[in-house]
Amino acid sequence: MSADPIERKAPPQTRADWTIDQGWAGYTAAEHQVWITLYERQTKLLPGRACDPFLKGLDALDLHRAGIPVFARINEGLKRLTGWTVVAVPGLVPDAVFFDHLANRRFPAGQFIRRADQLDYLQEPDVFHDVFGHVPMLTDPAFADYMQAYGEGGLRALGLGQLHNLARLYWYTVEFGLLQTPAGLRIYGAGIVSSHAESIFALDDPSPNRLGFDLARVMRTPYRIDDFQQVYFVVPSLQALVDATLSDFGGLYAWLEDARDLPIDAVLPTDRLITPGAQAYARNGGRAGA
Ligand code: HBI
Ligand code: FE
Repeated sequence: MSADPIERKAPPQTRADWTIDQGWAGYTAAEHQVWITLYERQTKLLPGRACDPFLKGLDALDLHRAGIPVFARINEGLKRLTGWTVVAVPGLVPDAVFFDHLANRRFPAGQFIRRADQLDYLQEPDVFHDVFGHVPMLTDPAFADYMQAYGEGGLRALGLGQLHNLARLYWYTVEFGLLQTPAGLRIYGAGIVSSHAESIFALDDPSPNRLGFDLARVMRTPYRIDDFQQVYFVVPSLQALVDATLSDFGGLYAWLEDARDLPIDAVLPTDRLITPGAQAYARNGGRAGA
């Protein structure tokens, strides 16, 4: 995520918890069409790539093809399934606000949608990244528990000045995580599943390393905010994410104080190496070099 937006002034009509009304009636036909274009493109691509809990969640919430969904309608189903609701926010919110929402099973989703000329990339999470990318996974009980535990851990990490470590855990799981399944690797990370190009790159490209998930290893690994990841971490199950949050992070944070960051493309002898990466994409300058 870009620098903590806390210094940003809350836009008008934003409440103390940074939520706003979705104002669904205010979306233009062009904005609905952007959603439809993105939705159709991803739903053609994702079977066989996205994990079953994601695909089941997409169906369960009936994120209809007819345009930007009504959050209140999503919440009728979502709340019944796992107690989560989606709340509208103007964009990135301060870390403490973000974590407090997650700790209370509220997912803050950008109310705006990208322009038609930004289909493939935008820095700030819009309604397609948040609602199509993140919300379907919140219908899975284990992942729903993990996201709440992450929020609670985030509030603690803020108090300990350890946000940078925890942000890496979010990045390499919630945003860019892969799941091991009997049918092969599948996507659960929102940053991948909402991106056409990265939904292909993350599974098929020989460039990135794909390593077995390990909490301390992830917390020592920097990430890319401007391009495809150079490493993806693979969990054996979504329950493994919940189990990882049960350990005492305090001791881990202390250990991390002395442990140096690892190079983003490192492979350690202790890593569970699923696919070694040639890093050709990154070495050729990545998106800029494409
Ligand atoms: N705000 N709306 C929104 N969405 C995010 O994903 C988000 C945020 N604020 C902070 C943040 N993410 C990250 O800094 C934390 O995940 C660490
Ligand atoms: Fe996100």
